[in-house]
Amino acid sequence: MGDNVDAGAQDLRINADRLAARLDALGAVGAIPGGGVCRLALTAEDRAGRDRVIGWMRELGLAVTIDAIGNVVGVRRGLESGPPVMAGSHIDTVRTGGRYDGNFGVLAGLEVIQTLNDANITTRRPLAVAFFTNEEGARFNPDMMGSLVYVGGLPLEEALATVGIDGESVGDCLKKIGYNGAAPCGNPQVHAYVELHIEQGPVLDLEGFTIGAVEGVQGISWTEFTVLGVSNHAGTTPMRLRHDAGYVACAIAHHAREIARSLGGDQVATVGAITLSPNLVNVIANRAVFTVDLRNTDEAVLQDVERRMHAFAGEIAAAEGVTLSHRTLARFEPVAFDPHVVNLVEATARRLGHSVRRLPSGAGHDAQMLARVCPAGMIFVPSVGGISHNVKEFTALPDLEDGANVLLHTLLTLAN
Ligand code: HGY
Ligand code: MN
Ligand code: MN
Repeated sequence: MGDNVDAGAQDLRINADRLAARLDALGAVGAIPGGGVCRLALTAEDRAGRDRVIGWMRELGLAVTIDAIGNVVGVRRGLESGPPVMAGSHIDTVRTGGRYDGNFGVLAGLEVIQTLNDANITTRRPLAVAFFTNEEGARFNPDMMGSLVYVGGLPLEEALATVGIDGESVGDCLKKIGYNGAAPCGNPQVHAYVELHIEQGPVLDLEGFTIGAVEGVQGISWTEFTVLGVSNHAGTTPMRLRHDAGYVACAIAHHAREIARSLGGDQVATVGAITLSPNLVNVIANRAVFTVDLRNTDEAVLQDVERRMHAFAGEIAAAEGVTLSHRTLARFEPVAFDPHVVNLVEATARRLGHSVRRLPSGAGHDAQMLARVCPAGMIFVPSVGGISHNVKEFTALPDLEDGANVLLHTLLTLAN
């Protein structure tokens, strides 16, 4: 099984062309115009992507397990047995996804494995590469669903019963694509977890850094509001007699944005999904369903913003004479990554000669769930223009290569 890692591994480097070839091959699955990808969780496209990645895992000699929520883990034996050092991310995408979000971290993990295979090097601890089900949360809430079940943060049955935006349940869709695996979930044995991911924001690109040593993930609050009013004629109904669900939805959306604008700092607010009924130009909407995504690195501020939003929503609904209800789609407090892992990422980047800075993650990631059960951290590479969740998402190959080499050597240190 090869020599221990100390033998000249310091000069090991991944094969960037091989990594780029896998990114292209996986990016072709569910490809959409403009160079992006649509592989919503548990769709036929997601299954095709899963099948392709598992094929590569098996070609590389990994022992592959699929658990009851569809998480996939490939393990490479070490000189010793015991919990593996894991690299991972996700391969499901949003509907207008780029080809790097999630996919890059999984394929870089496979490239690390192939680099070690080629060098005939075996680490002391086992290594693992994983992808988790439904990280995006765009079809089924919450996001990071698979990794949350994996670490025991969400009961499996509750996750399986979740109904998506198109009316199908997670359990049914898992069965339909054949990924309702046999392996149990909820009590994983992982020595440490490192996730390589594109930043998806503008910081590294604007400031000219190659590597981000991610300190943690900000808090996430997803709420779905339902407003019920009275549909009526747009022309004949005096303003004072209206119970306009569309107006109330837009007023709450505007208020959430105003709170974020006035607070500044890390506070962000997004209304990404809104449906009006009957959705006709000359009918006052009697129903509005919309989502509000609030995030902040500071939990106390995030809670205060939630309070202010709900207070305003209640007032405007009462004034307009409509009924308002809401449900929480996702709620995660900020997570700080293990300082030793953050330090190791930073030191490894420096040792390899790359510019590096520390920063929080604006996006949610599986690493924030793995952090509940083992030391976890993340490595960022720049997103050109800070664009993501958009087909124009792009990271130059040299940056992808540098990130994958930092992943390689971070994993080697943790595994030995
Ligand atoms: O929403 C997020 O932050 C992640 O892309 N699921
Ligand atoms: Mn992602
Ligand atoms: Mn994403």
